[in-house]
Amino acid sequence: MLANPNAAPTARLAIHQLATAADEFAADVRAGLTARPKALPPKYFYDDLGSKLFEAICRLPEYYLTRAESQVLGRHAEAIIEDVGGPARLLELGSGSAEKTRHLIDALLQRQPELHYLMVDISPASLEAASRELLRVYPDLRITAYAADYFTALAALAGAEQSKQDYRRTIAVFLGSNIGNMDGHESRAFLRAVRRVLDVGDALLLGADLKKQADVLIPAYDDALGVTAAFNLNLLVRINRELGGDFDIRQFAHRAVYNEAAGRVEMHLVSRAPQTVGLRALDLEITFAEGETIHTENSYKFDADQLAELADDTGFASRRTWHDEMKRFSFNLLVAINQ
Ligand code: AVJ
Repeated sequence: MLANPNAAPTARLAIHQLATAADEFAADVRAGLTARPKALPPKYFYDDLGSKLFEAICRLPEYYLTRAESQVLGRHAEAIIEDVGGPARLLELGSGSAEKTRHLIDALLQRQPELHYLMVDISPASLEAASRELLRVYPDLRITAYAADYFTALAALAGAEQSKQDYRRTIAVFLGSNIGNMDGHESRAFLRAVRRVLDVGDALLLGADLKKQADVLIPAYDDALGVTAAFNLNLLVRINRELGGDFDIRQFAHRAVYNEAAGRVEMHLVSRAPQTVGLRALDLEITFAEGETIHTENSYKFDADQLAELADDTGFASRRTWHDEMKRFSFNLLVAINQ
């Protein structure tokens, strides 16, 4: 029988949209904008446009994180993979465009004939674009994609352990300093949830941005082109579209500050004037004083001790760390241990 050239790719890909509460965005926006100080969760940046804007951020000269991590992966992917043993499957949390992941996929496919890549991302559009591109490039890849937030996806994975028996190891991957969005409690809860889907001897590859001077950090989050400003302000565009908001985008400004005491870059949206904003779907009116801010993101920066402690607290041993040439970024191989 002749093979149908169109059949193979679909058989190699499954995309699952995991149900989260339909009105979760509405509830989080209501809670965040009625709180004092006002705040919104950063996971809502990643609608279709927001995911594209983030990819643009990764190409900015000021945003060194992506290039630093790519440098480490480009140079050391084989050593990193070799350290884990196999055959292994790959589980990426927050896969985005999955461009950097290719270094790991390449290294794994040099060692084993096929690979199961499980990807989790909050953006269904990113998952579709990234998985289609990967399947085009890698004929020996099988992909299971989950459109969900991390905890929802990890809970689903902990329940359904499909195909794990085909692989001796799972390599979990959390790149780009995504961990920076979490405070100490959240990052521990998250790493414990990752640990629960792993067996002893499995690995977690954790990319983390390091503490450094404000004159490097601030431009990375407030670039000259204004892409990060657009990324931040797009949250208001999304609220307008999905919740019937009437934010006048021009009446808000992007601000990035380094809160050195807390060890994090913060992003805010600053009200340029006293104003009232209606949110039709929430039957809500929000007032802003001039200069009042919505706190939209924390990006924590780490040092080696903090990362070691984080591993220690969550059932991992830190086996090896790599850095980029400028030592701006830290790439960590953690191994799941008995707890
Ligand atoms: C995707 C969370 C790692 O905090 O550096 C980039 C998001 N925000 N520019 C980061 C982001 C502003 C990014 N993470």
